[in-house]
Amino acid sequence: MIRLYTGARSGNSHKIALFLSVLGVPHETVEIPYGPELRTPEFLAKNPRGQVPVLEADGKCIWDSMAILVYIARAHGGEKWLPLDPAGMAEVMQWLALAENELLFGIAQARIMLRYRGPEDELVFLDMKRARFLIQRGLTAMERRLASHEWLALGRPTIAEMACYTYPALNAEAEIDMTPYPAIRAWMDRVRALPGFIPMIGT
Ligand SMILES: N[C@@H](CCC(=O)N[C@@H](CS)C(=O)NCC(=O)O)C(=O)O
Repeated sequence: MIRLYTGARSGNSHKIALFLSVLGVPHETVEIPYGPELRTPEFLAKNPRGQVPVLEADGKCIWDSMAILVYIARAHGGEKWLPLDPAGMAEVMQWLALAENELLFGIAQARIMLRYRGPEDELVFLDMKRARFLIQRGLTAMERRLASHEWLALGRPTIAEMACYTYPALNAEAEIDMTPYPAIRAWMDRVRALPGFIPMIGT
């Protein structure tokens, strides 16, 4: 049985729960509270970074939401969600890079600074001005693509959608005005209409 270690308010964990649900992959979920439980020797043996999400499958632990999406796509999705041809794979992966850079260091960090900042977060988080700059750059790149395409890559839903949906959907918690991004708003509706879609708390 696949096991997903997750956090209740973790956007990165939602990406994985969403993809497993869309693919209909049976799994169990273990919720780890933020704080010391992420730093126990048992959990650090699963993820040396001490973060959720972690996926336990085939006797291995895979950490980082992008690596986990790649694993699930190839293990359970055939060619559909992440093809192996060089150009197709690269087209999908460039959006995973945007998810891990502009969206994570922009939207995810603004959300934490505004809503969920804890004592451990002092050293980790950037200033709000920089987060706002990254948000604008990341969302503008998505808007440019989606203004003339239904999906981020390959003309169909791929793990680019799974990687890039959750944080823009948390725009209210990050106090982002989505008015300049109509194509992203329409794309989020298309993602929500995918069979098996499950929402993130706070969206
Ligand atoms: N790049 C990582 C980021 C993971 C991450 O930031 N996880 C958060 C929850 S969304 C976490 O565990 N935070 C607790 C900590 O860093 O101590 C990924 O995509 O999985």
